[in-house]
Amino acid sequence: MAAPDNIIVGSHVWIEDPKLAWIDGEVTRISGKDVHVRTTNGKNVVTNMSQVFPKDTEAPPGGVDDMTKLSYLHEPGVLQNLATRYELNEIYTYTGNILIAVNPFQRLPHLYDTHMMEQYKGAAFGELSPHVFAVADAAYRAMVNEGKSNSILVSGESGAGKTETTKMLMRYLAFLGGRSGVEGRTVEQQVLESNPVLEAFGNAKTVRNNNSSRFGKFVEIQFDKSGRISGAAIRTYLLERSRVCQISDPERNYHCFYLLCAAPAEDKEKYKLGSPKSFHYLNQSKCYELDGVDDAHEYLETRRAMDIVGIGEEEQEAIFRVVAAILHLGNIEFAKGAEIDSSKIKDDKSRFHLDTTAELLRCDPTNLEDALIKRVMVTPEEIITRTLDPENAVSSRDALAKTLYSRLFDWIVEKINVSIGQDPDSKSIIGVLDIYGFESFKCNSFEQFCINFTNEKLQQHFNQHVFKMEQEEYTKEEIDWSYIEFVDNQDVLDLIEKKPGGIISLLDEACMFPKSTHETFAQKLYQTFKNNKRFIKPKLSRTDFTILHYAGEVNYQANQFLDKNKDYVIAEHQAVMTASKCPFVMGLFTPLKEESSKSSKFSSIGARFKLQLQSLMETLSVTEPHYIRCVKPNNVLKPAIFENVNIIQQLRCGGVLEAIRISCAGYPTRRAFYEFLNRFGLLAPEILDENYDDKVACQMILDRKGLKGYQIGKTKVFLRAGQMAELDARRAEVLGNAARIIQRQIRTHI
Ligand code: AD9
Ligand code: MG
Repeated sequence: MAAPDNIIVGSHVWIEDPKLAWIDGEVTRISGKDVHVRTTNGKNVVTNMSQVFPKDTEAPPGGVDDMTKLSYLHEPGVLQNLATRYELNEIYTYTGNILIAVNPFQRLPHLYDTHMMEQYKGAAFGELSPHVFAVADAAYRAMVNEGKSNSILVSGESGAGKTETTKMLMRYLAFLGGRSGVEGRTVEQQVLESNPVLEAFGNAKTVRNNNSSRFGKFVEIQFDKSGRISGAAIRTYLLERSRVCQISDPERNYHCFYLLCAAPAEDKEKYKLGSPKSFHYLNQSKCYELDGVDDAHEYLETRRAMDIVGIGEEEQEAIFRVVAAILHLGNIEFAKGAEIDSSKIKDDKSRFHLDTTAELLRCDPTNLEDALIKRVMVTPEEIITRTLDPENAVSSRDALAKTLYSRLFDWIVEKINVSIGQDPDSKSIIGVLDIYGFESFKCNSFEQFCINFTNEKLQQHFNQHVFKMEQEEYTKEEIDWSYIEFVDNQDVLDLIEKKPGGIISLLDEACMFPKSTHETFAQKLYQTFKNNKRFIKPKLSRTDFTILHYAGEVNYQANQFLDKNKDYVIAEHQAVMTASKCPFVMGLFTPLKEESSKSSKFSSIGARFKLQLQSLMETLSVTEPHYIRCVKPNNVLKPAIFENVNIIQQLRCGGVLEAIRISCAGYPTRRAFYEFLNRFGLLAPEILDENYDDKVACQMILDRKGLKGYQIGKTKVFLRAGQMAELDARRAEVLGNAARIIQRQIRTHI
């Protein structure tokens, strides 16, 4: 986006501003490369010519609905356009076929009602205002017409609106592919009702979002030959386990715990529950309630949604029994035991919670107590029982809580999948991906590492799609195109996932080697990647490492990587749970057949996640992708606040600016010859009458209308940014004239 050289004294321009990102003003003087600008907030600034961008003073007051229609396409222009539209509650804007959605942080009911869905149904993409429905409609039409699978990839940072967008997409797809008039539990209804169930168990309030999804999700909606929804599969990724035992103010634990504490009295009594304030897993934070959310009502709603997705009454009872058991488990405290390094149940209160946990899980209280405070080691000579000190007993207790919860979550997902059912005959799917965006905090641990790895993968997919497809198309059409370089991130992916030798492989090796510590692991990384351009060892640290991600540098703290990567259930916990008299609890701990048959006992979260991602990418690679980039306009989660610097950063991370640059540098609009002639033939009807070859006819029309710089490929016309608009304007003129003539004729006939 180099500044053009047509800037003169009096020009309206944009210049960079540390607070506002960009500020507009007027050029007052130019001396050599120095440009003096009087900004609209009253400052006089001198800056280099290369940093000055022209401002479009003729831009439509309401902005443009597609960035590629901007006369001057640069960062300040893009930002200004989004801001103008946001002020008018126009939260959606296209960039070619990428949809940018700026979170309104207020309900806009008219935007999503049935009337709106009716309007978008079957409308050509770009004909109506930008909308999630338009993207879903395009995906659905492409699937029905070409029999090809499509996917919609929704991304953005926490609180940007991914989950809300995903729900809207699903609702619209259910509207298109549903069976109207069919009563009862339909597939599409089950698909929609899976959302509140998953949110109750997988979402929580965080500082960034009151309803933050703590897992990634890919919903694959299957369609039959006639375009009706015939099945669905939900895949989830990396539920945040640590939240079950550890929360910090003003965040909350998973919603389900609070819902259950607000259940009708008989349910609360059954589970021996009281106020959330009485539970250690909840009272580490002072936040118990959410603005505008009635937990008692949500509890009933969740149960209703569970009914619809096919989780039976008994199963629901068992699920909430486990949820309650986790709360009681967290209240078991330990005191020092009689022997060195041993512990005992602290007092009667803790004993009550131990007994209640055992009762709810239908297991033996003594065995549960032993499993929490003792470890059995089998050596070739003997069996040794080791006791745990109180601190380790607490870790043991928390490990059990986390395992119980994550197994429970997986069970729910699996149950929903079985209940909705898969359509084995379905040839085409529409996949909707709602997965965490790029994260860079003060402290970044293994979770951020996995999340950013995901984003590197998706970014590569995005790059490949937007950029490579673009170039391939040009090559295929044999048109002249000086290739624009784009930053490929294969090198970061190699650094992370290469086998052997990547960070995940080295982490697994460290986890298998008993003597490793986070220090030895970090040293190994420093040694292996000392010449890697994407890897930095921070000067003053012995265990941190920095990765240069596509979206920026992230500094990771290695100290918990080993623990967080290990994926095992403590054998003593496994034994107590599989001995449970409740088949549901037992089932949570019974390994799946394929898992138990695996030869290697070692399994790591990182390696498993890598496989899951690989499989996701394989699925995506055979679909036609559509992208929605969600943007969070402010960090206070309030309407009408548009923070420039923050937003620019998100557009950069999402590759939106890069996509605009590439697309506009080339030929953003392309039309097959016949399509072009259908639309614009009326601009020169005499050419059509001559029966020229389509290609020649297109060229003649374009020349006659005085267009420059376009290209003619083998099957398509390639137009520069803005040329389509120009032709459309001429077309509208001709049509307008024709209409007037007809009206006149009608009038004379009457
Ligand atoms: V996270 O990565 O799961 O923490 P998301 O999913 O990106 O995040 P979410 O969809 O949960 O964000 O949106 C956050 C909040 O913004 C919602 O709870 C709504 O209050 C608000 N929101 C988002 N999109 C819309 C919308 N289209 N209309 C109205 C919205 N409100
Ligand atoms: Mg979400």
